[in-house]
Amino acid sequence: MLHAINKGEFISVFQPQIDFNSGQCVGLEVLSRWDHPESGLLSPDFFIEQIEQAGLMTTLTFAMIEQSIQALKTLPRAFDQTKLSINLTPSFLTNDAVNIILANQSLLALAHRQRVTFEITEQTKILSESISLELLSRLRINGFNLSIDDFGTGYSSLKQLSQYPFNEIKIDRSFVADALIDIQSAAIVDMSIQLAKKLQMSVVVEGVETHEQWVYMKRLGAHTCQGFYCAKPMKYQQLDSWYVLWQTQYQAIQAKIKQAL
Ligand code: G
Ligand code: MN
Repeated sequence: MLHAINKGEFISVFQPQIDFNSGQCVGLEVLSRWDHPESGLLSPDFFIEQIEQAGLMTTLTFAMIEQSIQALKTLPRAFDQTKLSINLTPSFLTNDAVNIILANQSLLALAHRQRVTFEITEQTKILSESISLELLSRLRINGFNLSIDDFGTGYSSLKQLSQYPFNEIKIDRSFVADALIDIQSAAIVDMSIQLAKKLQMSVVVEGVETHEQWVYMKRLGAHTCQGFYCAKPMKYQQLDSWYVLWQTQYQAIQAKIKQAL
């Protein structure tokens, strides 16, 4: 595994996050892929456990961070304000890792311009351990945005939502997928959006795949859309041409919504 990391076989791909109201690309989630010599591009589902077991999560995460900062420098002007969203697993979030992040000048420069969000999954119990509150606070004080990934599927309680320094939630795609067909999921999405907004957090909805889901999530008041309907994860070299196509698609979406009124 280490050999594969050192050979540069792990690459970052980027999935755009779109502001529902302006159509602007406000964020890029960094997702890792293993460009395997025989099997081709592999998703984290196929290798994250191996990485964890080999004790290489920190090495891989820092390699991804470095790659994405470099990629950001080469992006065209349309992405000048775009944030990077970087996934951190709870096992990564140690005192040492936070110290290394805070010593990384290019990362810190981006965070002071509020251009880095760390997404932390709530699927494990990490949020109930007081040590991580301290680590999260250090990141937040230094300007990093903090997001609860896969919101609704894990352990976060209302108390943690208000006490922890998160400023974004990402509603899990399982609820988004079901919201139009099942009133329980719709209620959960609606309630999560309202709650987050009352707590002055921004709301990303994951996994929007259809026009109907776009319209529905926008109407419920979500701020940001991430899903195949707008864009699949892609190499940074493809972002420029995606953006040209997306602008046309966004105009068409607006026109379709107007027509339906
Ligand atoms: O939970 P997290 O934010 O890490 O999820 C990102 C993952 O979700 C990526 O692997 C990405 O490929 C996948 N993904 C993103 N948008 C969609 C979508 O619209 N539908 C589905 N099924 N998966 C998606
Ligand atoms: Mn994520």
